[in-house]
Amino acid sequence: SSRYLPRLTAALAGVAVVSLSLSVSSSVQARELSVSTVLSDAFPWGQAAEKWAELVAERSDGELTLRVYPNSQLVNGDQTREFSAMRSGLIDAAVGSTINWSPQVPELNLFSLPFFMPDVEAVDAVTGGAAGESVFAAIESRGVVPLAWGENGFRQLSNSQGPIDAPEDLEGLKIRVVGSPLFQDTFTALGANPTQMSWADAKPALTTGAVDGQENPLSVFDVARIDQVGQEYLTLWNYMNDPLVFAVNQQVWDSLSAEERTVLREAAEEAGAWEIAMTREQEPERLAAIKERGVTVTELDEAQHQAFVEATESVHDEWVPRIGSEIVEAARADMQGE
Ligand code: X2X
Repeated sequence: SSRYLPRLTAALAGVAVVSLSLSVSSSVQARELSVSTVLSDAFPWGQAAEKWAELVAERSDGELTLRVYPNSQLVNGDQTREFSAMRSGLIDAAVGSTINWSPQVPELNLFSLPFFMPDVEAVDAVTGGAAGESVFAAIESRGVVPLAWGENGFRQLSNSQGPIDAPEDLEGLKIRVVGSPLFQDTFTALGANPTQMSWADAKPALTTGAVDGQENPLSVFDVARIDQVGQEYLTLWNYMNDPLVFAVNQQVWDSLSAEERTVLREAAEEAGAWEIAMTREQEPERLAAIKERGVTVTELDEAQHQAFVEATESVHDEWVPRIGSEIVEAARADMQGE
């Protein structure tokens, strides 16, 4: 194929063009993989992918490079098609959210079970434990090789209407949710009126008032300046954490040398650990900046928290069987340090 043409041409042309053919063939041999992300490098998520690319280029001496395509552009903005596109080979790799891949990998809904993982220690116990391994196995069984974890963060609730500290406050509010069915159920259980749309459509919908609220981590709220489109009320309810997964298409993975695989995996692990630490470290400054800009921030006391837990119990009843009760039980055991 055309990939070998320059070398063939050079061979036919003989010694006179040896130096030219060397430079051409080395640039032809260098391999570039496409990496999809939903958020750009203005956000920790996009920075995670850039860090991965930087480390891979460095360690492979430029023989293997990753080109990051942010804003879900490789799937025309439809982030819930990212996993399928990676599985089919349309995209070589991605740093993607468990939420966006869950329509194809139901086990990933584990992380979206409302009020299941209370804090970062619980999240780390699950991603680093037996449940995390099962989740990675579930991804792998669907034609994609998972390499490492990252983190979008705990998702917090914002709206334009008023402070929310009880499920009743959500009554009738139109809330933008991602296109993953569990979210529809959670916000329906809370009495809200959820509307599924991509991130690309979310900000316009908030701007026009087509929706009253949304949920995203503090980093996304802060960087995207969600308060400037009328989202003046923010509830810190830590209802779920949104981990990211660094992953590569199976055929692409199989086509790499053992050294290249090691470089890709180790770089993903390092980029992921770096991004998780950074995201968590930045949260207090981000919250301060958000308050500074005039957002009313609501925190829940124990009784208020409990009311949300009870209001969303039906979501667990509905979704635990779809996720697989073994994985949910393994996650419970991981969190209890068993
Ligand atoms: O769409 C969202 O809310 C975002 C950017 O957080 C995800 O892709 C899950």
